[in-house]
Amino acid sequence: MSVREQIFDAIEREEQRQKNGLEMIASENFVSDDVRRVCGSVLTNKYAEGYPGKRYYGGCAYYDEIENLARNAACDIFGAAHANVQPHSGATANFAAYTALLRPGDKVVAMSLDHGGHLTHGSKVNFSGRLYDMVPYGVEADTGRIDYDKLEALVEAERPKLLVAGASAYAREINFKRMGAIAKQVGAKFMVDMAHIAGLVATGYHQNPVPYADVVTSTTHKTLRGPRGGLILCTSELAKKIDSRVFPGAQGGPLMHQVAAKAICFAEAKMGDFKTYQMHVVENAKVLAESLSNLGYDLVSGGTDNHLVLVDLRPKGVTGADAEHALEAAGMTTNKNKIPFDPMSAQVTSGLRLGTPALTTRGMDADAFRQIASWIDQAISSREDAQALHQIRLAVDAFAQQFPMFCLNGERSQG
Ligand code: DSN
Repeated sequence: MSVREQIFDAIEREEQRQKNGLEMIASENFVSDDVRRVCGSVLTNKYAEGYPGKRYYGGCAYYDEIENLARNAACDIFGAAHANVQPHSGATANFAAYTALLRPGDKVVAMSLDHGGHLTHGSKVNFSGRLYDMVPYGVEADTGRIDYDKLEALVEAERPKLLVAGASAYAREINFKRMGAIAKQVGAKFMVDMAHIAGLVATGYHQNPVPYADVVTSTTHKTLRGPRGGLILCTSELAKKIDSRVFPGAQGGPLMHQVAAKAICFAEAKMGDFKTYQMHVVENAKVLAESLSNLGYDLVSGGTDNHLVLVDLRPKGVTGADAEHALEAAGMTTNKNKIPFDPMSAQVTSGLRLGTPALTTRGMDADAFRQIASWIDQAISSREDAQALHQIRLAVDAFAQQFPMFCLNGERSQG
């Protein structure tokens, strides 16, 4: 086969994998047909370096229109004064935000990756840990939750330039109001990375950080269910600085097909059924958490307020890596994840992170998640029995095929 044929063949097999399996990676979702169409549109053909009305290339009239629509829609959803829709990713958005708020060597207090934070919140292998003096905070061993009094004491002792909120494996609501006040007490700026929960924030199922933060960063492809990409919201005072740190500070030409797809996703987020969808995301996560608890699984923090569940597998005597492999063999895609105070490495881990956004997009309800919890338990229990895993896989495939993958303006298409 030619390279072209091999690529299209791989895409076809990936489409079958997505349709036949159960996607439970908490940061993934299925976009609408409109979002996919715009991502693959002619907008990919052009450079548009700069911003609306101030481009470095000719022929950008339609791009100005598109970017303004995307910026205005983002501000409208989250109640922000200014939006930059150009970041290629959440990591780039965070890079641009840090460079707008900090100088190299400045002190930052942010959540440790090991306790549910993100690589860009100070990991030593990431630019954030290399460029800044990062002081981590975490969750309490007994509750699995942030202790805001302890965080306040840490911030008072450290007096950072910036306090960062946000996480990629924290199942509880974050108190942005309290954290904003803690930052203010020491004259620090407050930044929130709401990538995981942006869809919940857009629909009122999580406290909105915008009124309390100087800068809010996000991705658009997780609970927000848009194209892969980043977003920055900020106060009008910081608008110019943030824009200049995105371009030319961190990036060259924007990916305007992705920017246009972000506008589509923001418009979809304003529709009534998006709110219903987010309500089901949260309800389904609670059902999944409760069902796993009933099956004897320990959950970090004991449950969930949002779209994800973090399972502590130690009482079951299985590692995150082994559980992930067993589940994949049984047709369920998840990721091993460190739990707070994890004695195992990031390649092995003692935890498993599960999310409901993608399967809820496919229309799966509480009964479906009860069934899925049972399959998860069966697969983990029979992890060394290839035949048993194959039998679960057949049941999973038949079940998954009943649920179309894509959602078009609230109506389900066959994908
Ligand atoms: N890598 C993403 C996640 O899975 O949470 C965060 O960027």
